[in-house]
Amino acid sequence: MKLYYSPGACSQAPHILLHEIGLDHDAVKVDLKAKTLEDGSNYLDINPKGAVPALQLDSGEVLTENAVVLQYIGDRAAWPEVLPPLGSFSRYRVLELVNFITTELHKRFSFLFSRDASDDVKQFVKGDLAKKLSWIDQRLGEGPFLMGEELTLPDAYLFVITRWADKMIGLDQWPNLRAFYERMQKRDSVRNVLRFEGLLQDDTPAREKADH
Ligand SMILES: N[C@@H](CCC(=O)N[C@@H](CS)C(=O)NCC(=O)O)C(=O)O
Repeated sequence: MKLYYSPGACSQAPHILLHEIGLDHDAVKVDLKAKTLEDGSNYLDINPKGAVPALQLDSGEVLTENAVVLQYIGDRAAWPEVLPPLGSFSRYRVLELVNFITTELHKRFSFLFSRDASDDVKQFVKGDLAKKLSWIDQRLGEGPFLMGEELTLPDAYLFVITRWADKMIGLDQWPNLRAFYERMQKRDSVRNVLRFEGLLQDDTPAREKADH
């Protein structure tokens, strides 16, 4: 399978998950402004919506929307904890968290990244985001992960959000999120993806080799 990504974007969540569960994949960089790939071809031919992530399956089907891409990958894990199977109530708890992150957190950040949003809009969004981040900080508690002892789908997504929050707002108000962000940065999957995406500052080799 092939993941279309942009460095540091929300596509980093499925990218980390692919590494966590060890699924063989290629990762193809998208220029989100030009909507092109590195070979100059048109990304809109892959995903007419123009956004990352997109996951191209070996059948040629292209799956989009982060929350769904994460579920597709999670269902392919060799162990059930990352996304519990149908029939298990904890599956819905995991998906509830993914949905919260995608609708309540991710999309608010889009305003902070936008050149068109005014400072007033950005201040308003930051205030709103702070409430949502406080909820997830409490929900996470000491963790280590959102669902407790095991990493599940939303943890990969929350890592991306905490990375954005650290840069755009700061994490001082949210000690649990800060601790989570620091813990996640030590994982081999995260280090491998940050390195692959060209975002790793301290490039100490990770134990696990990137698979692409
Ligand atoms: N609804 C999509 C939105 C994904 C999204 O917002 N992707 C951003 C990067 S984090 C993007 O590609 N923005 C560029 C664009 O939409 O043109 C999803 O949930 O996957």
